[in-house]
Amino acid sequence: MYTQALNDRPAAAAVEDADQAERFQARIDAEDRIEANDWMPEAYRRTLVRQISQHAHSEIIGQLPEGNWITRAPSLRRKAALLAKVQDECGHGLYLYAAAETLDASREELMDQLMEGRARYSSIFNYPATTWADIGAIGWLVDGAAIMNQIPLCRCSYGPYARAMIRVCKEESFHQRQGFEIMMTLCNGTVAQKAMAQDALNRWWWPCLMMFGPPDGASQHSDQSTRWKIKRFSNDALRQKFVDATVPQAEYLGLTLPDPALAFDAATGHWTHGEIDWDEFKQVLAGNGPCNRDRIEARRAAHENGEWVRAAAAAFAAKQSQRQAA
Ligand code: BYC
Repeated sequence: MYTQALNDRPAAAAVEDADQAERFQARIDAEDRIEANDWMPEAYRRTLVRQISQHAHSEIIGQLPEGNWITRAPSLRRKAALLAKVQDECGHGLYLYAAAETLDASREELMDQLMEGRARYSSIFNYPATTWADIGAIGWLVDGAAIMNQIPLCRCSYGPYARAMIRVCKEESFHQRQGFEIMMTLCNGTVAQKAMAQDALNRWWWPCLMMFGPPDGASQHSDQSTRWKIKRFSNDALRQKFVDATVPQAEYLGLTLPDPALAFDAATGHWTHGEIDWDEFKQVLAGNGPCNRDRIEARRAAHENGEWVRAAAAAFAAKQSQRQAA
């Protein structure tokens, strides 16, 4: 009798799991939000940890190209805005690590993965910001692309991630505007300033299109993430929205997009663009972009230099809990 019960257990557990998985999918289909303490399939948890941690790392590494220009901003007003923007990116990283913690992924473990080069972050941050116009182009295009991708994430099925995104998106819209305003000022400035803006656009345009990820046919996670309502639009659909929104902005600035194949398709109402260099994207993901090594080294150095801050915070917390106990 006892042996029989033991033999039956795995089958019973499998039926229970299948029931739970079915109820879970029904909740997702009904647009219910999944919260940290709710039952979820292990693969759903892992997918979210993967995406949220990659997103958090992108925010943290994303501070580097722009942070590099804080001391060289051309006026006090520009410096204050850039400083605020870079601090916002750091805050976004922190909200996102906190969201990953609700899924039992510890911040230390995620940080180790990043510093050991085992974690992904957005390909875009492996390109250098070589002139002041790059700060305009990053705000306008990189943050513009980020907003396009992140607005739908405000409706992601996982509550803590969706709520973090609402605040992130509000801040990103300030970032996008500060970038566009820099571009507008340069485009209304001297011939050399306008040329600098054009050069920045030429270098950032294609990497920004790559930010949305591989084409739909090659996107290995899209189908499952769409079923789970983590993703609401495909990579190509968001890329297209971004192109459609950005072409008129470039025209307004009097700049030319570096794509001779770009054309308006009156039948679909969309701008069609030329072929993206997916080999370059693969190289950047493989660690061979222009700045991959520098970025990881800078992150490691920041971690080591911050050791005394972590030690001081831990000592203060220990003192406080001793006082409370006393
Ligand atoms: N870069 O099956 P797919 C910001 C990877 S920060 C690197 O389509 P998925 C900002 C992908 O991870 C903006 N890797 O994947 C901060 C996967 O690899 P793994 C960051 C990429 O997850 C500071 C593989 O390729 N935003 O705005 O369905 C200053 C196959 O792809 C990239 C987010 O992180 C890439 N571009 O879709 C300024 C948003 N693209 O994991 C601005 C959240 C793809 O199997 N993330 N890969 O090793 C997402 O929405 C999705 O994860 C993606 C990819 C659309 C990026």
